Amino acid sequence: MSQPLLSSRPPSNTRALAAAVAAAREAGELMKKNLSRAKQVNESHQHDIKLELDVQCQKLITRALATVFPSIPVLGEEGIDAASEKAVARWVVDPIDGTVNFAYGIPHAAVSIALEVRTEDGFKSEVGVVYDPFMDDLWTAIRGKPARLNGRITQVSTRARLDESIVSLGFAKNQDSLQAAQADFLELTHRVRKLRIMGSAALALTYVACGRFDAYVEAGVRLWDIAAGGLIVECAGGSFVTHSLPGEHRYGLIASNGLIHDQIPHARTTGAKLKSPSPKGKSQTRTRSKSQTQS
Ligand code: LIP
Repeated sequence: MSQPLLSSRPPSNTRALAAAVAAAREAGELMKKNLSRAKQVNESHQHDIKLELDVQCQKLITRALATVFPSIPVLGEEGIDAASEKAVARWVVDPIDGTVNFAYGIPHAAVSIALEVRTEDGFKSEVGVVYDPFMDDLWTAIRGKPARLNGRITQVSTRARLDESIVSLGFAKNQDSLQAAQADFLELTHRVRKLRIMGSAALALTYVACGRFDAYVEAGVRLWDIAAGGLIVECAGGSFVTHSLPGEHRYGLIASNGLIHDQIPHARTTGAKLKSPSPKGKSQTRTRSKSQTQS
């Protein structure tokens, strides 16, 4: 029987990881069962779709987590518990990251669950789980420990040349992030081995963590897309640098194996000031002139 969380301290990372893995696998099963079925669309925009299954998966994850940790609130893409603003710890959940892929029956989407703990300089991911149910790939991380893929330690690539690298770009949902991505696309195309645009931030981050990608760049993602994957990159020895953008929980990011980080143009993807995600992560802080600040 789990002890109710005392308001003064976060849960043990090991127990939190086990609960997040169980919840992610349960939601992953629901995704797998529904990939090729007709799906109820709740909202449809030119660059985004929201499914009823997103809502159902977040409810399932919330229920599963609450059986172990009844008092940790959830900040999720499909609903934010107001208590998550001031809690000692919170779950950050994207029930289906890569929803448009999933809606079209493309098996490249994942469940992303992070446990964030409140520190003197804001919330910081302590536990991260990303589960791809279609490949049955489970990435896990606890801050300060090695990242794992299906239980085995995983690390970023050792490629140090941009022209030998695969860089993934994210094309988000609104004009400023699409323009930033277009600029990066033009700038990087001729300098890398290959660009990849796959449609899931969480999986792009885990691909960097396990060396399938050498870097990932996106402007305009939300916290729930990256809270777990960013920690997994850091625990795999990579760099994960974010900066906040106008809008709730909205960020630009550059994640890499650390070796090619400085070769990636920062001009259009990052804002005025990058904040390093955490003292332990290999990251860098840069300031940009105002003129290059993203709108
Ligand atoms: C998606 C991200 C992707 C981004 C999309 C969308 P969702 O998350 O994973 O990187 O480009 O615009 O935000 O909405 O599928 O959970």
